[in-house]
Amino acid sequence: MTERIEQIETEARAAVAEAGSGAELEQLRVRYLGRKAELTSILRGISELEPDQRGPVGGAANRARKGLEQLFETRSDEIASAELEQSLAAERIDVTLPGSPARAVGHLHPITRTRRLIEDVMIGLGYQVMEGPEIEHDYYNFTALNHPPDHPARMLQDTFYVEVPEGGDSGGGSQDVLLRTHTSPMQVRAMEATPPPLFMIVPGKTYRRDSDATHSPMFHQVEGLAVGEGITLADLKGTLLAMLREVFGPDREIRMRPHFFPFTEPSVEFDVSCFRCKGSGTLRKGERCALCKGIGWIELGGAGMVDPNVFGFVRESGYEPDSITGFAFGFGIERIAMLRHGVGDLRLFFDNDLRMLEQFS
Ligand code: 2U9
Repeated sequence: MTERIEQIETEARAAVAEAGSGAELEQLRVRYLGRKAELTSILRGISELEPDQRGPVGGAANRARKGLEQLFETRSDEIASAELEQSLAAERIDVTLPGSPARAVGHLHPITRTRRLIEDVMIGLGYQVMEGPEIEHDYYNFTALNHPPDHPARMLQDTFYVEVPEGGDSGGGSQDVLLRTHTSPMQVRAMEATPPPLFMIVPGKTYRRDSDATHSPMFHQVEGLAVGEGITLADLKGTLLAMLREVFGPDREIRMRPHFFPFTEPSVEFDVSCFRCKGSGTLRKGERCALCKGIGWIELGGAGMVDPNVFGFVRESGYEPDSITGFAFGFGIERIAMLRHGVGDLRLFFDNDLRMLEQFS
């Protein structure tokens, strides 16, 4: 009988060593230590053995049972940790990966998108896009743009001046450094650096002391400049028409009204035909068009032929006022974006309220 007990234990140890899963091990535990197992019935039958057999057989069977119980426990721990390792490896995830489906990271600000739309159209017409400093000298912002010393735009009420620290080189008097009030200074800088012909636009931030639903102390402009020989007001009109048709639709028309700017002569303001009522001023059922206020035209910006006095400031770079002509135009990017998207208050673009900005994704 003790031999059989040894046999059972050897067989069980071999089987346990082979077991590859918790389920397999459990089956073996039932087979070797369960209620119907051979070792269990040997133990149960000890009292029926010859008295001299009971001690050795009982001792051997109990040792075998205890040994196997311990073995099952150890093997069970081994298998459990191997299984854990396996599932950790199989279910490994990289928490730094984007979600699935990937969430859009965001989108460009509506002002940036409008600006890029205008840039794309003007690049298509052969213009270069240039940027310039937002902190400027009075000379580039006003003087070289034909503003007389007493021009109202130079007043403190209209322009933000920058205090230059003691010992700093402002290049001029105490009111020499300012936040540019238009992007025009960059056109002067570009003419200084490049002889004609020159076809350029300057988009960017500008600053004026103004704040209401249609004005913000910081706003964005795009200005254009085309200079060469034989450039006329008709070229200006054709260029603005080509651009505005891309921005507001292929059926748009343009009109110009006389105006005054110090840097252009003659000067105009230009309007685009209303894209809501198609220029009629009325909607279906005779209702007045609210976008153009029944006029059929929407004011957009200013333009004109560059004043020869302005060329006089850059004559040495090849801009001879007697032989060179050019046109210039300017408009606000916010105004274009407000019209295209039906936004009534310009300040909404800069409040950074996502409920507003997410509508432009
Ligand atoms: C140079 C010569 C001429 C740029 C121009 C305007 C007319 C103009 C305003 C429209 C609305 C700015 O955003 S706004 O307030 N701009 O009306 N700008 S002509 O003329 C120049 C620029 C540079 C050397």
